Amino acid sequence: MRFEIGPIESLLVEAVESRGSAHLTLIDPDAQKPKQAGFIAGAASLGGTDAIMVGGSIGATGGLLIDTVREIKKQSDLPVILFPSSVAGLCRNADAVFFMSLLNSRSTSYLIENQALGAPLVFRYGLEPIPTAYIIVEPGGTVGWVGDARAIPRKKPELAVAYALAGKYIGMRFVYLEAGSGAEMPVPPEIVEMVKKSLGNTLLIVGGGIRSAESAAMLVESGADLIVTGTAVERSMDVASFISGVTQAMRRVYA
Ligand code: 1GP
Repeated sequence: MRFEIGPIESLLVEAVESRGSAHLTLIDPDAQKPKQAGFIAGAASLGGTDAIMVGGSIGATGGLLIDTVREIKKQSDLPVILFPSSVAGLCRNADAVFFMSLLNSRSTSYLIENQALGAPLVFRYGLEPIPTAYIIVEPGGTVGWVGDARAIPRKKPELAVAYALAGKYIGMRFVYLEAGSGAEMPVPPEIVEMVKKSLGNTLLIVGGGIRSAESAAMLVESGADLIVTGTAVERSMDVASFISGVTQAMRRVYA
Protein backbone atom coordinates (compact mmCIF):
# COMPACT_ATOMS: atom_id res chain seq x y z
CA MET A 1 0.00 0.00 0.00
CA ARG A 2 1.21 3.50 -0.83
CA PHE A 3 1.20 6.70 1.20
CA GLU A 4 -1.76 8.90 0.63
CA ILE A 5 -0.10 12.07 -0.64
CA GLY A 6 -2.55 14.81 -1.58
CA PRO A 7 -2.47 17.24 -4.49
CA ILE A 8 -1.02 20.25 -2.62
CA GLU A 9 1.80 18.21 -1.09
CA SER A 10 2.51 16.72 -4.53
CA LEU A 11 2.65 20.19 -6.00
CA LEU A 12 5.24 21.29 -3.41
CA VAL A 13 7.29 18.15 -3.97
CA GLU A 14 7.22 18.66 -7.74
CA ALA A 15 8.23 22.33 -7.39
CA VAL A 16 11.24 21.32 -5.29
CA GLU A 17 12.16 18.47 -7.64
CA SER A 18 11.95 20.57 -10.79
CA ARG A 19 13.56 23.81 -9.53
CA GLY A 20 15.64 22.73 -6.55
CA SER A 21 13.51 24.71 -4.08
CA ALA A 22 10.13 26.36 -3.57
CA HIS A 23 8.89 29.59 -2.00
CA LEU A 24 5.96 30.09 0.36
CA THR A 25 4.43 33.47 1.21
CA LEU A 26 3.03 33.74 4.74
CA ILE A 27 0.09 36.04 5.32
CA ASP A 28 -0.98 36.75 8.90
CA PRO A 29 -4.72 37.60 8.88
CA ASP A 30 -4.13 39.85 11.87
CA ALA A 31 -1.62 42.06 10.04
CA GLN A 32 -3.89 43.66 7.42
CA LYS A 33 -7.47 43.76 6.19
CA PRO A 34 -8.67 40.76 4.11
CA LYS A 35 -8.74 42.79 0.89
CA GLN A 36 -5.13 43.86 1.37
CA ALA A 37 -4.23 40.20 2.01
CA GLY A 38 -5.82 39.43 -1.35
CA PHE A 39 -3.67 42.06 -3.08
CA ILE A 40 -0.54 40.68 -1.42
CA ALA A 41 -1.41 37.16 -2.65
CA GLY A 42 -2.01 38.43 -6.20
CA ALA A 43 1.34 40.20 -6.21
CA ALA A 44 3.08 37.20 -4.63
CA SER A 45 1.70 35.03 -7.40
CA LEU A 46 3.13 37.38 -10.03
CA GLY A 47 6.48 37.22 -8.21
CA GLY A 48 6.58 33.44 -8.57
CA THR A 49 5.70 32.18 -5.11
CA ASP A 50 4.41 28.58 -5.02
CA ALA A 51 1.70 28.77 -2.35
CA ILE A 52 0.22 31.05 0.27
CA MET A 53 0.39 30.12 3.93
CA VAL A 54 -2.19 31.69 6.21
CA GLY A 55 -1.73 31.89 9.97
CA GLY A 56 -0.31 33.75 12.93
CA SER A 57 0.35 33.27 16.62
CA ILE A 58 -2.43 35.58 17.82
CA GLY A 59 -5.77 36.61 16.33
CA ALA A 60 -5.67 34.58 13.09
CA THR A 61 -9.07 33.01 13.70
CA GLY A 62 -12.81 33.15 13.05
CA GLY A 63 -14.38 35.48 10.49
CA LEU A 64 -11.13 37.32 9.88
CA LEU A 65 -9.42 34.06 8.92
CA ILE A 66 -12.26 32.97 6.62
CA ASP A 67 -12.49 36.40 4.94
CA THR A 68 -8.72 36.54 4.47
CA VAL A 69 -8.65 33.13 2.77
CA ARG A 70 -11.61 34.13 0.58
CA GLU A 71 -9.88 37.33 -0.63
CA ILE A 72 -6.63 35.46 -1.28
CA LYS A 73 -8.52 32.96 -3.41
CA LYS A 74 -10.22 35.76 -5.33
CA GLN A 75 -6.91 37.36 -6.26
CA SER A 76 -4.78 34.29 -7.04
CA ASP A 77 -4.98 30.67 -8.13
CA LEU A 78 -2.34 29.60 -5.65
CA PRO A 79 -2.98 26.86 -3.11
CA VAL A 80 -3.79 28.17 0.37
CA ILE A 81 -2.15 26.22 3.18
CA LEU A 82 -3.19 26.95 6.76
CA PHE A 83 -0.42 27.47 9.29
CA PRO A 84 -2.38 27.24 12.54
CA SER A 85 -1.10 28.08 16.00
CA SER A 86 -4.01 26.17 17.54
CA VAL A 87 -7.28 24.45 16.63
CA ALA A 88 -8.74 27.96 16.15
CA GLY A 89 -6.51 28.47 13.10
CA LEU A 90 -8.55 26.03 10.95
CA CYS A 91 -11.21 27.03 8.41
CA ARG A 92 -13.03 25.23 5.64
CA ASN A 93 -12.25 27.46 2.66
CA ALA A 94 -8.48 26.75 2.59
CA ASP A 95 -6.96 23.85 0.60
CA ALA A 96 -4.52 22.25 3.00
CA VAL A 97 -3.00 22.56 6.45
CA PHE A 98 0.52 22.08 7.72
CA PHE A 99 -0.56 19.53 10.33
CA MET A 100 2.22 20.25 12.76
CA SER A 101 3.44 19.13 16.11
CA LEU A 102 5.77 21.56 17.85
CA LEU A 103 8.30 18.91 18.76
CA ASN A 104 10.37 20.99 21.16
CA SER A 105 7.43 22.37 23.12
CA ARG A 106 7.13 21.62 26.82
CA SER A 107 3.37 21.73 26.53
CA THR A 108 1.24 18.75 25.57
CA SER A 109 -1.15 21.34 24.17
CA TYR A 110 1.21 22.07 21.24
CA LEU A 111 2.52 18.52 20.96
CA ILE A 112 -0.80 16.68 20.55
CA GLU A 113 -3.88 18.23 22.21
CA ASN A 114 -4.67 20.93 19.63
CA GLN A 115 -3.95 18.33 16.94
CA ALA A 116 -6.49 15.91 18.45
CA LEU A 117 -9.11 18.67 18.69
CA GLY A 118 -8.33 19.83 15.16
CA ALA A 119 -8.17 16.46 13.39
CA PRO A 120 -11.96 15.92 13.17
CA LEU A 121 -12.31 19.45 11.75
CA VAL A 122 -9.59 18.81 9.17
CA PHE A 123 -11.52 15.69 8.18
CA ARG A 124 -14.92 17.42 8.10
CA TYR A 125 -13.62 20.47 6.19
CA GLY A 126 -11.86 18.25 3.63
CA LEU A 127 -8.52 19.98 4.24
CA GLU A 128 -5.41 18.16 3.03
CA PRO A 129 -3.19 17.50 6.06
CA ILE A 130 0.54 17.82 5.40
CA PRO A 131 2.35 16.10 8.29
CA THR A 132 5.01 18.47 9.54
CA ALA A 133 7.53 18.48 12.37
CA TYR A 134 7.76 22.04 13.68
CA ILE A 135 10.99 22.91 15.48
CA ILE A 136 11.80 26.27 16.99
CA VAL A 137 15.35 27.61 16.93
CA GLU A 138 16.54 30.63 18.93
CA PRO A 139 15.41 33.37 19.19
CA GLY A 140 11.97 31.84 18.54
CA GLY A 141 9.95 35.06 18.84
CA THR A 142 6.26 35.13 19.67
CA VAL A 143 5.62 31.59 18.47
CA GLY A 144 8.39 30.28 20.72
CA TRP A 145 6.82 31.99 23.72
CA VAL A 146 3.23 31.09 22.89
CA GLY A 147 4.22 27.51 22.02
CA ASP A 148 6.21 27.11 25.25
CA ALA A 149 9.21 25.89 23.27
CA ARG A 150 12.67 25.03 24.53
CA ALA A 151 14.22 26.79 21.54
CA ILE A 152 17.21 25.02 19.98
CA PRO A 153 20.35 27.05 20.83
CA ARG A 154 21.88 28.56 17.66
CA LYS A 155 25.21 26.89 18.38
CA LYS A 156 23.75 23.40 18.91
CA PRO A 157 22.92 22.04 15.44
CA GLU A 158 23.08 18.49 16.80
CA LEU A 159 19.98 19.19 18.91
CA ALA A 160 18.10 20.38 15.81
CA VAL A 161 19.21 17.20 14.01
CA ALA A 162 17.93 15.06 16.89
CA TYR A 163 14.46 16.62 16.78
CA ALA A 164 14.32 16.63 12.98
CA LEU A 165 15.23 12.93 12.79
CA ALA A 166 12.66 12.13 15.48
CA GLY A 167 10.04 13.88 13.34
CA LYS A 168 11.12 11.94 10.26
CA TYR A 169 11.06 8.61 12.09
CA ILE A 170 7.59 9.35 13.47
CA GLY A 171 6.56 9.69 9.83
CA MET A 172 6.36 13.43 9.22
CA ARG A 173 7.17 14.24 5.60
CA PHE A 174 8.16 17.86 6.21
CA VAL A 175 10.41 19.42 8.85
CA TYR A 176 9.98 23.15 9.52
CA LEU A 177 12.85 25.02 11.21
CA GLU A 178 11.46 28.26 12.62
CA ALA A 179 13.47 31.19 14.02
CA GLY A 180 10.28 33.15 14.82
CA SER A 181 8.42 35.65 12.71
CA GLY A 182 10.37 38.89 12.39
CA ALA A 183 13.50 37.32 13.97
CA GLU A 184 16.63 39.44 13.75
CA MET A 185 18.52 36.53 12.18
CA PRO A 186 17.20 33.48 10.31
CA VAL A 187 18.04 29.92 11.36
CA PRO A 188 21.86 29.59 11.07
CA PRO A 189 23.02 27.98 7.78
CA GLU A 190 25.09 25.46 9.80
CA ILE A 191 21.89 24.14 11.41
CA VAL A 192 20.10 23.98 8.04
CA GLU A 193 23.03 22.09 6.52
CA MET A 194 23.34 19.50 9.27
CA VAL A 195 19.59 18.93 9.46
CA LYS A 196 19.21 18.49 5.69
CA LYS A 197 22.14 16.04 5.57
CA SER A 198 20.40 13.89 8.15
CA LEU A 199 16.93 14.15 6.58
CA GLY A 200 17.64 12.95 3.04
CA ASN A 201 14.39 13.08 1.07
CA THR A 202 12.26 14.56 3.85
CA LEU A 203 11.56 18.14 2.81
CA LEU A 204 13.02 20.96 4.88
CA ILE A 205 11.13 24.23 5.33
CA VAL A 206 13.02 27.21 6.78
CA GLY A 207 11.36 30.41 7.98
CA GLY A 208 11.65 33.35 10.33
CA GLY A 209 13.71 36.49 9.73
CA ILE A 210 14.42 35.92 6.03
CA ARG A 211 14.39 39.41 4.56
CA SER A 212 16.48 39.33 1.40
CA ALA A 213 17.09 37.37 -1.78
CA GLU A 214 20.68 36.72 -0.65
CA SER A 215 19.61 35.30 2.67
CA ALA A 216 17.01 33.03 1.00
CA ALA A 217 19.58 31.82 -1.55
CA MET A 218 22.16 31.14 1.15
CA LEU A 219 19.68 28.99 3.08
CA VAL A 220 18.77 27.08 -0.10
CA GLU A 221 22.49 26.53 -0.72
CA SER A 222 22.74 25.15 2.83
CA GLY A 223 19.93 22.66 2.16
CA ALA A 224 16.54 24.38 2.65
CA ASP A 225 13.94 22.98 0.23
CA LEU A 226 11.24 25.54 0.96
CA ILE A 227 11.68 29.13 2.11
CA VAL A 228 8.96 31.05 3.95
CA THR A 229 8.80 34.84 3.97
CA GLY A 230 6.14 36.75 5.88
CA THR A 231 7.24 39.96 7.58
CA ALA A 232 9.45 41.08 4.67
CA VAL A 233 6.50 40.68 2.30
CA GLU A 234 4.17 42.60 4.64
CA ARG A 235 6.66 45.46 4.80
CA SER A 236 7.52 45.50 1.12
CA MET A 237 6.33 48.43 -0.99
CA ASP A 238 6.44 46.24 -4.10
CA VAL A 239 5.57 42.66 -3.21
CA ALA A 240 5.79 41.26 -6.77
CA SER A 241 9.35 42.58 -7.28
CA PHE A 242 10.50 41.54 -3.83
CA ILE A 243 9.27 37.97 -4.27
CA SER A 244 10.51 37.75 -7.81
CA GLY A 245 13.98 38.78 -6.55
CA VAL A 246 13.84 36.07 -3.88
CA THR A 247 12.53 33.30 -6.17
CA GLN A 248 15.04 34.10 -8.91
CA ALA A 249 17.94 34.06 -6.45
CA MET A 250 16.69 30.71 -5.11
CA ARG A 251 16.47 29.26 -8.63
CA ARG A 252 20.02 30.36 -9.48
CA VAL A 253 21.38 28.10 -6.72
CA TYR A 254 20.49 24.97 -8.73
CA ALA A 255 20.57 26.47 -12.26
C1 1GP B 1 6.99 32.72 10.72
O1 1GP B 1 8.54 31.47 9.47
C2 1GP B 1 7.55 32.39 9.39
O2 1GP B 1 6.28 31.68 11.26
C3 1GP B 1 7.93 33.64 8.65
O3 1GP B 1 8.77 34.52 9.38
O4 1GP B 1 7.65 36.74 9.25
O5 1GP B 1 10.11 36.57 9.70
O6 1GP B 1 9.20 36.04 7.45
P1 1GP B 1 8.95 36.04 8.90
